[in-house]
Amino acid sequence: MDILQIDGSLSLKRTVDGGTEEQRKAVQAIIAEVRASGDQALRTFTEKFDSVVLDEFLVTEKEISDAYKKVSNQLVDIITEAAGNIRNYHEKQLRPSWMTTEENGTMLGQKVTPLDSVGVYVPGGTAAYPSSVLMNVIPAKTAGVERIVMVSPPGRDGKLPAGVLVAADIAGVKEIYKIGGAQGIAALAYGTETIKPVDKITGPGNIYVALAKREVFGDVAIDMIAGPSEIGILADDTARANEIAADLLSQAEHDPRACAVLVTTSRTLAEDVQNEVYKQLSQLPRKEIATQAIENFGAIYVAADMEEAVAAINQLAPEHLEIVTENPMELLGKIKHAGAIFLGRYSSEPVGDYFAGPNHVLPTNGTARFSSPLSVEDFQKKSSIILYSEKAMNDNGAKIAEFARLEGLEAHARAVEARLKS
Ligand code: HSO
Ligand code: ZN
Repeated sequence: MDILQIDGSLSLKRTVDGGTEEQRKAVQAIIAEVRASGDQALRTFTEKFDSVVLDEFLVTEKEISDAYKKVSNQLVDIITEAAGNIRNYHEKQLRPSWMTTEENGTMLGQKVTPLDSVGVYVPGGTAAYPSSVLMNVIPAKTAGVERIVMVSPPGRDGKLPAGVLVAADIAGVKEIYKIGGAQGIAALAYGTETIKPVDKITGPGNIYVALAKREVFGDVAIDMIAGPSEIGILADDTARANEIAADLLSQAEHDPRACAVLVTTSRTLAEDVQNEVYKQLSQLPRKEIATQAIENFGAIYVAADMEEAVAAINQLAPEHLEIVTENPMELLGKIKHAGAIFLGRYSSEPVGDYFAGPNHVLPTNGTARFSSPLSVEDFQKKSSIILYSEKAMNDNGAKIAEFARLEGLEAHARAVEARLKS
């Protein structure tokens, strides 16, 4: 992790994983097979990729109650409390339908309707995060989505991780299938004998899942294609090096391609953080992953002043931004691009990953320039409402007809004129 002086702009390294031609072809073949042979294809692919033969994909109530036995009461309470915080935060995002009435009787508005059904993908292995289950399911519930389906690849024992099942139950998911990979996405998008199709698919996954989501997009909606986690920290000489280093490593441990960047006005802090990062790195259970991230995608930038530092952060547009300066609130107004902004020493990034309430599904790879955290709105859609009164038609019909004739659309003009008093 080098210390670099900013001169003008940052030389950023981040990965966009578009997959190879071979991977795309493999994913297309899996989707085609699921569309053609349904459950039978799911069984074949589950045996091939997850090394387990399943008769039933649906998770039973017994499996849920067994999962509770494997998770301590204390953890169940913590997950429940986190779920409550996430629910409270997302309830504040709810916007009602609205309607305006004008003097001539015209009524215009917007009707907000939840999606009928949503599928949440939960990755397997060490990336099977119960916190991500909460972050995807709770906004959908809050939006009013009636049918929420979860899919996730089974382990070799044919089971899903206990923490994932408990989080799903706490969030209120009733329909969980043990299917992963591109075949899981295909089943959600097109349905099989056992799984009814959904309208939108959300949730992270490996490259095959990401490619499958791209592939089915258009037939169903998708949330976003999330890249590896990122943290940007903006700090001055009041920050403590051990805390800054710990926060950088919190995201570095996610993925060998995770991105951890400090931008600071203090060269002393830069040097101390660099030392701390390596000291702490050697003590981490996931040090192999975190080391790759730090070596390949980690950087410490020293800025001449706060203005240059803020410009660098806006250029970075990080998924997570921590502002650890004397007066973070003062800088908030100057930040344009970041998925989530954490203010002050006590707002360490994992506070947001697990507990505070805002969503941890955030734009990565600089896409915070134009997109937003996952929210209730992602699980709703809007219809426009138009009510024209007789007076409004008489006042405006001729103008509308004339506009239609500009476009050479005579039937449009006549439809309006059919209502006009001659
Ligand atoms: N920081 C990750 C989310 C996560 N962290 C899940 C822990 N568990 C991406 O924002
Ligand atoms: Zn995290």
